[in-house]
Amino acid sequence: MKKLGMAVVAGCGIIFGSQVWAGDEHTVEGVIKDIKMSDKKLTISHGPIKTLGMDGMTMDFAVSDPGMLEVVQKGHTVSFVIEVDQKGNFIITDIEDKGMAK
Ligand SMILES: [Cu+2]
Repeated sequence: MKKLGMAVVAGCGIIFGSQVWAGDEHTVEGVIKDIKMSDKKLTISHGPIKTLGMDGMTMDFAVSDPGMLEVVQKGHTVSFVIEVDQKGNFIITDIEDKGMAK
């Protein structure tokens, strides 16, 4: 019975590793390409996000607090946290400006 239990735990690990769940948080680095004040969105060029199964790309992200749009600058590297909402949308819940991109 103990062996069977281990197999079930391992199986769950594989399932969790390959799917995106609401409420999940993902920390990502990228470069700010545009700040869209009226849309409350940031255009960010990001590297691959393994936990989301996403390749590197440039895309728009909504922010949970419009104040985040004022603490970042175009051309700067940022470290940010993406949360997946109930509808599967990505929203930035935290962001840190790390200065001019190298
Ligand atoms: Cu993307």
